[in-house]
Amino acid sequence: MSFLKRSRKHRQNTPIAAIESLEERVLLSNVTVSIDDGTLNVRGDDGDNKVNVVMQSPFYHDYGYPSYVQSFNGTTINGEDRIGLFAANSPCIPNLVCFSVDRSGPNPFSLARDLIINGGNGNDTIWVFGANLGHNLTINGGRGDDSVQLRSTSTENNLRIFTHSGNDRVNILRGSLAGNQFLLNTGSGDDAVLLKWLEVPGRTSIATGSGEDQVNIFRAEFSDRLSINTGRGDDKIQIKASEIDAAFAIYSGSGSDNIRVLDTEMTGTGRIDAGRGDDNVRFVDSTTTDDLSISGGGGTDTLDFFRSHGMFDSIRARYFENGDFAELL
Ligand SMILES: [Ca+2]
Ligand SMILES: [Ca+2]
Ligand SMILES: [Ca+2]
Repeated sequence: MSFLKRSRKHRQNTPIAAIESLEERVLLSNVTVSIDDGTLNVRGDDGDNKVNVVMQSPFYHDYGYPSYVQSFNGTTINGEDRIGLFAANSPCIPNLVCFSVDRSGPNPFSLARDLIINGGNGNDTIWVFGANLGHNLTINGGRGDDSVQLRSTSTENNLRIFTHSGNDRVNILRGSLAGNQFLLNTGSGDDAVLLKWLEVPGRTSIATGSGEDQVNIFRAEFSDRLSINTGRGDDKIQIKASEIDAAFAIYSGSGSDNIRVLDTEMTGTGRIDAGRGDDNVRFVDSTTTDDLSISGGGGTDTLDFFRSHGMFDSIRARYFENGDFAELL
């Protein structure tokens, strides 16, 4: 039985004053799922929506596993707890309302068209698990403190995530983006981004706007241009055990920022600008084979290298007062 139905039943025996306080307390939210021209649309209302899109995944070779859109913690999906996604190779869950989706994309697991998820206003939790999309995946968190998590999810074309104002968290885990561009903009607020085990053949643009932001990249591979801009505020950027095989630019804007590049290979021309504020830039066990220009900007800045001294030949550094590079000058 859905949360909505339980609540209605409860309401029949409850005095009016108690109903009002009950509705305030368990403010129900609903997510509307529809298929429009083959695109799977998932739209949250202005409440705090919690939604999980699960699709059978080629990663697990679990051919018979059903695909569905599920709610949790008080959110309903088209008034139900769960909506099935039916396709020839993906059975409908018994006793469930099921939508037929076209999964005739590049492989038997693909959703042929787009998946678009809009959280709307409110503090939304949006999870996508195992989706393999023949086209684009677009997630709009809307206003509020949103949490977006992708796991084992890939697109043939673009991945776009926008979380707007609010303190947002975006985790992309074990995602293989066999597609084109990756655009992430977390808007204003103190945002946290974690990218782990991610491949992007197309361009990548990560922008976290004003606020004290954290960008953590671990075991990622960027084959085309990479741009990271964390805007104003005291930001932390860490790139670890990754490969950057094209031109890249990292801007951390004003504020006292911390930029760490650990165990990472860079083969394209690079530019790092830490902007105003007392910034700290540090390379550990990292290499670059092309020109890298680093600016500390205004403030008292530190540039350090640990087991990365082979990088000196390719580096042009300006506006650093402290650290290994300052000693070299
Ligand atoms: Ca939201
Ligand atoms: Ca934000
Ligand atoms: Ca910022």
